[in-house]
Amino acid sequence: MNHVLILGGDGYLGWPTALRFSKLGYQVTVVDNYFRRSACTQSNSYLLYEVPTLVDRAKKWKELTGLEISVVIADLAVPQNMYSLFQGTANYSFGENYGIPNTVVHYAEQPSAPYSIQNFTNADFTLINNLRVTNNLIWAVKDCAKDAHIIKLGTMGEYGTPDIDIEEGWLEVEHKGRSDKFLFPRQASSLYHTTKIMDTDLLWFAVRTWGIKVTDLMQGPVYGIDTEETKLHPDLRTIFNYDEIFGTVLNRFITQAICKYPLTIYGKGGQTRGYLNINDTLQCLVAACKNPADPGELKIFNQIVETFSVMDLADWVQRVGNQRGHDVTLNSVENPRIEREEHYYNPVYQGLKDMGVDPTFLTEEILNGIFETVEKYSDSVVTETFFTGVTWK
Ligand code: USQ
Repeated sequence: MNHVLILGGDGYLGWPTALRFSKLGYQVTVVDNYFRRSACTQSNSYLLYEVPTLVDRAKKWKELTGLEISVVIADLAVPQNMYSLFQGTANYSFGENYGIPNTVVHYAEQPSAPYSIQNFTNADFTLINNLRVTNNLIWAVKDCAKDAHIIKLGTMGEYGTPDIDIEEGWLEVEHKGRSDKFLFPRQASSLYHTTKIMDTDLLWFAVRTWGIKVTDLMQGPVYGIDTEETKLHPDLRTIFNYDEIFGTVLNRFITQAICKYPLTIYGKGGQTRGYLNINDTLQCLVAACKNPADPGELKIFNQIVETFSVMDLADWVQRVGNQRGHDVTLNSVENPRIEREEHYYNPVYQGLKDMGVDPTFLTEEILNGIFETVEKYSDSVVTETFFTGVTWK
């Protein structure tokens, strides 16, 4: 059997990823320390709806499908906790010990740019947590499970917004008559995104030095709420943030539209990014798992399906929201971030399509589906968390 270990399995993407692999017949273990939930409590952000514990969700999944997802609650920044997953000594809260994993999906990082820049404590936590978890993973794999394939979630934000086309991970450079291939230049615009650059460097070093197998998925902002598996029961839904710290832009705009809160367009709204539907994240993860890197190889894919500016997204949400009777207005607020508001943006994103990923493009139907789910919980939205002014300046 193929065992997939998902680090950060309680998160927005971690839990739906676990369900997808489980449904496809893989043995799945999720590990999390509930960081996201406690950070939300600390920063007075609220999830759109209550989410049961990992154990309760795994039990519900088993009850509905007969499939078992094993659960370990542990802080992976503690080296012994990471090693225990590869040495058969981890403390399981639910399910059985499936042994050494064939694939490790690494989501176990602090994922928010605003959180990372909010104050020294959060900056320090982001840096230490993200690098330490990655370093612990590298050492545990090299020492105990050298055949395991690491799939690390990177981010398109590592590249920033350069004035040249963004290649898929690598760049051929000609210099004084000679040429070589390097990681594509990276220049992030938040501390969080900078830790992802550092992670990539750590993994690239480990690949070159110890011959481990790594795939880095450079993902853009994800939107959406339901997946095929989470739709089975409300208790299986993934966490959904709409607040300024943990909510991603399209999910925020939809929730704002429903609550008659003017959409918070930062600055000119020309900031362009590559986006993807949550269902496509799952497709990409499965494709990456089925096509592992070789020993000593770092594979890199740009994990996006289409590009939009912030203003494009606001227009989509306004159009669909108005059709649904929400009377949506737009508000250009002073940009709390330091980022280019008008810029060239032309990333390559072909590799995952070549591996069979069938892109889900944004359509009115897709947006209507997200609106429909979020509308059910609109009474619980705390609108004060839409914009509190966390700033880079
Ligand atoms: N933005 C607005 N209004 C808002 C929120 C955001 O105009 O109310 C703008 C931001 O200024 C930015 C763009 O929308 O230009 C995207 O912002 P975001 O908050 O959706 O995404 P970001 O901070 O870049 O981070 C998110 C995830 C992160 C992931 C990243 C992929 O939180 O974990 O790595 O998307 S990427 O952006 O490609 O680096």
